[in-house]
Amino acid sequence: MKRNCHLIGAPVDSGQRRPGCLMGPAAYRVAGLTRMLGDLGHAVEDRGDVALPVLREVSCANPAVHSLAETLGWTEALAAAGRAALAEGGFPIFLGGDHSLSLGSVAGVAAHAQGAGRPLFLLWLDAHTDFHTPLTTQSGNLHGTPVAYIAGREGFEGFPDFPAPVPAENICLYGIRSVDPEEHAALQAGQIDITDMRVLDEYGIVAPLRAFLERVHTANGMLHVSLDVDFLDPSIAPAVGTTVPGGTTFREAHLVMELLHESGLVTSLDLVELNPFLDERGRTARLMVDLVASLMGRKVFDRPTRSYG
Ligand code: EXY
Ligand code: MN
Ligand code: MN
Ligand code: MN
Repeated sequence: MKRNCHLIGAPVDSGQRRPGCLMGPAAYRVAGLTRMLGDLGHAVEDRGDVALPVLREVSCANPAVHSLAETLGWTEALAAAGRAALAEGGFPIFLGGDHSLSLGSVAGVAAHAQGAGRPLFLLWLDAHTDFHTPLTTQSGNLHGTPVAYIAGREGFEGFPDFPAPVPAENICLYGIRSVDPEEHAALQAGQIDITDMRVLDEYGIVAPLRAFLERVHTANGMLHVSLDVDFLDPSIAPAVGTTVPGGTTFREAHLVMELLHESGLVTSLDLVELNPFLDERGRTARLMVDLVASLMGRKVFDRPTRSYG
């Protein structure tokens, strides 16, 4: 299926404290994202980088939270950009930017899904669960909060109400290996599908993903995929501020992307947490572009895989 890819630059750096993610959109462009998509036969419209609007004064009851006004500004601007891309029939690819950009990208996608009368599903490829609220975060880094916002947790005063919060059974957190106690308690009490590394070690990378995709297919859902660089093992993807050992390998990550492509279900994508300042001669940026290539249809041979089992 050929797509009309809308590249939406999201130079967001406000969701954490290590500057550099704002260079992410430029790094993806330098690493050849546009050309790769074109070579695969997709149409590409590079919409440039979203601009941060004039900021409002806001405050948070948790003194640890920083850069709230800026993150709020990005949330509103990116939600509008994502919604507009889908309304035009585009396939939005958000070029991050830290993971707080997903407060906005997924809000825009959810607003579109609601208008289209289709359920939204979320696949969160990440070492972390990002399930804090602004009131529970100890670090004060709002990149650790988007899943809570998307799921409709309370504590996001000052943020726009999330349009049609995504039900727990439509969310799959995949690759998880770092969870804070407050997140753990909240997730333990809920129904979100947590495919942590323990599950992937035992069942492999394929079966849990296929089970989730089957649910999306059955519901005729839209599927937003949020790919955090730290989903990958730091040995292959060093350019991220929150490395956690024991991540997915090069082949596992590609297989996830290949399965997503074959499903035909993905309707929007975030690329987040790339910090080019921490990269080694662009290797992480190039790997991310390569993974997007697999997600968008690059394969060794274009013919049906024979059945082995
Ligand atoms: N749970 C930690 C915190 O809240 O500070 C780490 C969050 C990292 C979030 C990165 C983007 O996935
Ligand atoms: Mn278009
Ligand atoms: Mn994340
Ligand atoms: Mn992460």
